[in-house]
Amino acid sequence: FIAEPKTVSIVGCPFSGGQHRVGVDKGPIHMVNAGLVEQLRGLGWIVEFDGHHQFEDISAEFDPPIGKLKNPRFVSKVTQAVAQVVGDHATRGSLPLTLGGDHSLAMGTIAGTLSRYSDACVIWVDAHADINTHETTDSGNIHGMPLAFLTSLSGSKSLGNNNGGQPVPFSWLDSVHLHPSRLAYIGLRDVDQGEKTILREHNIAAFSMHEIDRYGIGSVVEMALDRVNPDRSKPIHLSFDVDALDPSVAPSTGTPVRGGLTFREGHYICERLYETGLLVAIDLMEVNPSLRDAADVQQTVAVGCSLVRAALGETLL
Ligand code: NNH
Ligand code: MN
Ligand code: MN
Ligand code: MN
Repeated sequence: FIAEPKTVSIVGCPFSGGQHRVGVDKGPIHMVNAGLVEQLRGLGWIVEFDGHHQFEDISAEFDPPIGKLKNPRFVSKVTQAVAQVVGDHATRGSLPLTLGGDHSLAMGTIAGTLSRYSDACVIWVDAHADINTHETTDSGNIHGMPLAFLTSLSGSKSLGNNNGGQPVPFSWLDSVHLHPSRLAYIGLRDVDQGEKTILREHNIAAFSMHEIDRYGIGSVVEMALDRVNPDRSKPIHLSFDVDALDPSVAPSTGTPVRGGLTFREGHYICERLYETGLLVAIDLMEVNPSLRDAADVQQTVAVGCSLVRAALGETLL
């Protein structure tokens, strides 16, 4: 067995249309400027990065809410483009690393992964469950909803069929179905009431901070894998929302929630998933360099880069 150099393709997604705070679109630029490309090359990866994606804006005037959903056409168009790019990288045998940007982007990244690996499972590391439907959402922010669309709890059909002759937003996702048994959460601590009902009714593997306190992070990651990947044979997509970390570790994010993962717990998840040899795609989302002061931003960006390095093998001896 000769270890080949592996290729990672960085997909920089300066996008903030899935939520209301300005600045999260600057996250990927800061991560790359902090030296992420060179850091990953230093780990022995071939790193492809040909600039951040330029998303053609759809102005608010042409993108009024549909039901409670804000910016539905814009989010749909951007995530469809991301699905194509991520799917292409995966199909060429490269590992797509998507830098956000807000977490609505995961509709695109996970759809892209599923286009290449239909049996993939998802480990979603987040303070939030991001599985509100078009009906349960309070905020209307689509970054709180990607998993409802991916699991087909929401979809274009639930948005009606009147979009002025244009395809209804998210109809490109109609054929995508992430089965709820393929999804596991780690780090939850701010889950909306409607989301709790969904997690229960669909028997979704959800490990909150409570379980991490109770069993320790080592056991929790194995318990999560036992649920979605019992014989450790299926491809794994890691979607990491930096707000899973405690705000003392990663302060610069739009919706910090106290009582989160320590630096080590966050890194342990990444290290263990790397160690399985099954990781096929990584998202690092919700770094917002416009919030908090320069030192906090620098700390958050550095932690984001460090998590990615851990998921690509830095810490294993
Ligand atoms: N659950 C809330 C909503 O749906 C908050 C989601 N915010 C996040 N998710 N940052 O990761 O709007
Ligand atoms: Mn999230
Ligand atoms: Mn979150
Ligand atoms: Mn669907």
